[in-house]
Amino acid sequence: MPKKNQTLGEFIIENQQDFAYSSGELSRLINSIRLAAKVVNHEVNKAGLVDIIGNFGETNIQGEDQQKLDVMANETFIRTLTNREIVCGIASEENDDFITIAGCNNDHKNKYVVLMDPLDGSSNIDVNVSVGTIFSIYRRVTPVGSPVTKEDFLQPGNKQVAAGYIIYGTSTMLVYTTGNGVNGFTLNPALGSWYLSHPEMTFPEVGKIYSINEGNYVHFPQGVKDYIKYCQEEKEDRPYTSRYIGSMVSDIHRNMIKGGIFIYPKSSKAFNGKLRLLYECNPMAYIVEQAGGKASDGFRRILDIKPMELHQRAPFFCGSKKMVEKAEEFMANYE
Ligand code: AHM
Ligand code: MG
Repeated sequence: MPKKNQTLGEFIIENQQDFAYSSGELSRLINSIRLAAKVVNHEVNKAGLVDIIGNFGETNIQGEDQQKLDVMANETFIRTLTNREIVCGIASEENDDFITIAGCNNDHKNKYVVLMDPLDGSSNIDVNVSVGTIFSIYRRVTPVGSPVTKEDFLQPGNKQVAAGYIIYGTSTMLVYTTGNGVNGFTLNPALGSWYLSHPEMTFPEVGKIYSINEGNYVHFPQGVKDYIKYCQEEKEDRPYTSRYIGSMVSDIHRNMIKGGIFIYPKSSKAFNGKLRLLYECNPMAYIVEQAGGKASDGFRRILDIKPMELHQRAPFFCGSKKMVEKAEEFMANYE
């Protein structure tokens, strides 16, 4: 039973035996992620100072090149995971292909691969709105001791051993699951420690918030249009409230606390929607399901989709179970 206010370090030690494979490697991996998250958090917090310390892409007064934050976040996570020789491969939304990691001392002995979106919603940075990091962890399927292959990354989401997100918001939180529920930790920036602030997070079964980019309404499939009209109807507990930040991590985090549905559907402009199955949908779907919610592409469970490509996209419906089921009912009318 997680104890509120314990540190993430204490929590990891106490719950290590509950991990699916408790060799300690997964704990070390989560440790690396919490460290990288602190570095990225520090940089994201300075984003408002770019005019003072130099714009991204320019050289600052100390003669250092300023990097774009999404590039910086990508490099920070890759460097932290690589340095510690825990993972054998990394795939990132920022990189065209996956990275093979050959351990210096233990050639390819590591078992885990990490897939990530290092800075999701990065268009929000310039306007001081929350962004996030999303990560997903699998055990490799090819033999230990050989270089990783695409097969190690193209696993269905139901094979994830852990997934999580970091939300750089009014406070910074790390929320993750290793398959035994979802726990949320808040960073105390003064001390650099994460504290368990949201133990055993659960998605309310029903909610009153719908989150979708309604500006694309004319391009949506009829099932989605009908569901939006349903949300807006004055009947029973409706109309629902519309909330859309444009930063998926923040939208889903809010909905998990308050109850709601997040939808990024396919449209006549983007046949599979916008979000990436491996870096965005799968990890969020795993967290959402572990919290008692539901995630689908409008018809089938996200976690059961067999990926064909690293950067594959998928329509995404996720949130309170009853709300997603209702949206699926509307979708089924036009299958
Ligand atoms: P990104 O990975 O390029 O940041 O895009 C993903 C983001 C999500 O966080 C968000 O839900 C979505 O894009 C918003 O897109 P849109 O502006 O089309 O509504
Ligand atoms: Mg993204």
